[in-house]
Amino acid sequence: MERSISPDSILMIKAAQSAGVTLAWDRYEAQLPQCGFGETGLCCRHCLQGPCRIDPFGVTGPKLGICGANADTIVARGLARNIAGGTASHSAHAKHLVHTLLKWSRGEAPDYGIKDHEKFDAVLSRVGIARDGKSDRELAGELAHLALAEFSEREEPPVWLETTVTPARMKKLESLGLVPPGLDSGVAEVMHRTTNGVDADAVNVLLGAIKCAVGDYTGMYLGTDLSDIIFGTPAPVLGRANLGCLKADAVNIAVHGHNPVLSEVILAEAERLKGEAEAAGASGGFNLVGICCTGHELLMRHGIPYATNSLSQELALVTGAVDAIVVDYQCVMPSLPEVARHYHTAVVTTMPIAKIAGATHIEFDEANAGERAQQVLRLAIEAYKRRDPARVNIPPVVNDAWAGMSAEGIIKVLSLVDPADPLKPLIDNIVNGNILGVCLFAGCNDVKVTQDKMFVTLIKELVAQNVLVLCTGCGAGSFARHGLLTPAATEKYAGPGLKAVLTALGQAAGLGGPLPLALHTGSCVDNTRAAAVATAIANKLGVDVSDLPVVATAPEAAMEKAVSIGTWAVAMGLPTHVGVVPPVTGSPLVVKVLTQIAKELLGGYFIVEPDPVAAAGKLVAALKERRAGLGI
Ligand code: BF8
Ligand code: SF4
Repeated sequence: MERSISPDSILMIKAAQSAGVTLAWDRYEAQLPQCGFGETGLCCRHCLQGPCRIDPFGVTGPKLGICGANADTIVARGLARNIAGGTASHSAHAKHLVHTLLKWSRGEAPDYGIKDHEKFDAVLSRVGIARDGKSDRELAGELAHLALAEFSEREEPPVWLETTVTPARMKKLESLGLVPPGLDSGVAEVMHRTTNGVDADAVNVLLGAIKCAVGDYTGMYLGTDLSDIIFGTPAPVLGRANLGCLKADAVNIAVHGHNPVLSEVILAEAERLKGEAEAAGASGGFNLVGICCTGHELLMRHGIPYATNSLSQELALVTGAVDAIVVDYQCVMPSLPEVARHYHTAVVTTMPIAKIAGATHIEFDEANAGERAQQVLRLAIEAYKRRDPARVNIPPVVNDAWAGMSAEGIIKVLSLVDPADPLKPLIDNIVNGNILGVCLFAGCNDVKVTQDKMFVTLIKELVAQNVLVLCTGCGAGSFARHGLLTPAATEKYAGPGLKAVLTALGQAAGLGGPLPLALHTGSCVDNTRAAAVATAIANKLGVDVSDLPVVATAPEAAMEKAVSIGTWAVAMGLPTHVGVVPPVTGSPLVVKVLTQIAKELLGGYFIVEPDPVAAAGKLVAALKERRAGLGI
């Protein structure tokens, strides 16, 4: 199988082969054939009596685990634990931001503050905190305490859920018992009910998992709110992408992971210590580039270049030009120190819960953020001095990438056309058919499929049929690295109706051309920004999100976080496509719940389709079905 269609990835994969560097693709091949029991979800290790395996063909092998769990139970429990893993990750990210805000409110986090007062006020009023003459620090403390309460258990529904979904959706979730009492307790409940001897009704397990995923939505919404308050709400910004953004004449630092709590301070300190990098011989000073969702956080708020996605993170080091790679958590390959061993690169871990053997650990917390960031930068300068210029091999691939289309950013652009009623131009164009519907592209790159091929093929199919595209995470990264977040891509690929709308909006925004082909809505945690736009449209029309021609896709999904996001997208009422078959095929019942019964209960459902052209057909059919339901 072709490994990637991304030109810079292709060049660096070749370079890695000549340098004897082992990559994720090599390790994947060494795993083949992957275990059929695991692939179908029919392996259980939830107690020490296992592993238990069910015969997928139901012919001669066991039909039950030792405890008596059947295929449906085992598959449902495995998927539920994936969702709990994803929810725990997003929730921990959000909780980290809550603690940062809380510490700032107490004067214990000097490098942070309230950057976006407008968003601060909007969130306070949404969650019901009155200003009452209180100072920003007092209000921040109050907001942080309200947010912390979301994680354990409340007697009332989570505030960030109830205040952000349509009234109809809230009622539906309540009537189905899908409102988690708290975000952490949702995760804990899944761990409990999926352990040996608890929930053995597959449908009930899946409902528990969906409830947990609703908590995932809630935590992500909260995380995005707090990121915007502390670091600023993104506004449209022109950045660049690909490994060609690394510079031969600068100290290159790749910031990788997810939470802006770390990367924002490194960016600020890099400006301050620029002279030290120059004194070491790097005439370009520091050059920060981003990988994974940290990359999006920096791209959308500061226009910092987006180097590459999760699957190709090792390739950044193969350029021989990265002096330090600094990571926090999530989607960080434990292989980085081994790849770095072939070069001069320093691998720096920063979080107490995310160390990697062979990396340098510089522990970071909000009280000493600036000082620790300086330590990291000086370590990068030392590594730069060891860099071998003869081994620098930066692929000459750079693309422009427009980013920063937060919900607020989208509304601002729309209000240039109709200040009194910003959503009207969008709704009018959906009604008149210029826009067939909206598709949110999310999710990862997955080593099981050719990197970016599904993303690029699927978007071209959809935009040609006038589907408006929003994107986040590695989906946005994929489009950025292929030049699809540009007005030129709109000119080239958009269908006539979509092109007319994007051109009118782009001209109103003063771009002198259309908006980019896909609107970069943020990192993965920011998928709720798209949900916010959909909820605003539904509320304006007095319908639910499940009535709107809006769909989602994770064509190259890999991580547990993508599973939990996909599941809450379904819970919110969206037809949701996945291009990589998840480990559920061992249970026809589980497959039926996810792809059919969910539709009856929630309006949203999963579409599993590995072929991008066929997937486009199914997503377009789902949009048309929704349009017909609305009578448009
Ligand atoms: O949270 S899309 S590989 S980087 S999980 Fe990870 Fe998947 Fe990328 Fe960000 Ni999201
Ligand atoms: Fe086997 Fe049941 Fe234990 Fe799972 S929980 S490993 S099926 S005995």
